[in-house]
Amino acid sequence: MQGFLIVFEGVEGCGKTTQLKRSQDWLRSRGLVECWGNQGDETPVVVTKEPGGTSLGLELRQILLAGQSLIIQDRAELLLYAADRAQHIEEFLKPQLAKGAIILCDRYTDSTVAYQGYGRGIDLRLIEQINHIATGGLESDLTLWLDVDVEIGLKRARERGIADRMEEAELAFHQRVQQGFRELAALYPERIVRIDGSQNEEGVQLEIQEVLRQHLWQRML
Ligand code: Z5A
Repeated sequence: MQGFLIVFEGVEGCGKTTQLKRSQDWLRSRGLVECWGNQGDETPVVVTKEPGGTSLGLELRQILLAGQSLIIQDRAELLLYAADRAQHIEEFLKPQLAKGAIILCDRYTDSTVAYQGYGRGIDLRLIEQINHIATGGLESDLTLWLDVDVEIGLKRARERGIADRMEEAELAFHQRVQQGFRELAALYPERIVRIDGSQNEEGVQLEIQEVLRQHLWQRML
């Protein structure tokens, strides 16, 4: 069976990385077997991220998230994220899907729409075209949008340590990004599921497990 691409999205500090790891642990320990029986036992569950899911991607990530010392023009930034994605798809996502893996991916195309489109103000049609060139049409099977208030997310991210280039952007920028995720979720309700990211870690994880159960179960039918 072809694999399944699950993407985690949201503003900074929404808890993606935490929940992605917890979801991997749950799927590996019992989630997949609960949904798929014996077949679940043999299915690989892998995690990855954008930018930075390949060796080239890690180099691009360093450039993209460098502090204010490096000036990157908006369209250059868009194309660098697209280059990271094109490499990630050929080198990692497609081969894993062909092996039947469940992929948990930290950010994907909706981040480009939200950050470069709503955040930076680049024309959304241009973003759609660039996303299409980068992905060749590969969409996520399911996107979990961890919806958390921007100020809470930024506070969490700052408490964790040094801010990167995006985290240094002003509050209004992050609010536009949040609006982007909100509008995407309204536009693609069959693909994007909103998760209440303001709960404690355990609460968020339980909500995610419920959504994963429904979608993976359906996949089996
Ligand atoms: N970007 C872009 O512009 N365009 C694109 O196309 C793509 C990306 C693909 C990548 O950063 C950056 O690239 C990102 C968008 C841009 N902008 N920034 N910055 P990233 O994905 O590596 O990092 P991030 O998005 O900033 O995520 P993050 O700051 O690492 O946060 P997170 O993964 O969502 O959250 P976390 O690490 O799981 O948790 C953050 C802290 O909160 C941590 O201390 C946790 O222990 C704590 N936490 C987590 N959950 C909770 C709950 N429920 N309650 C309380 N505290 C919690």
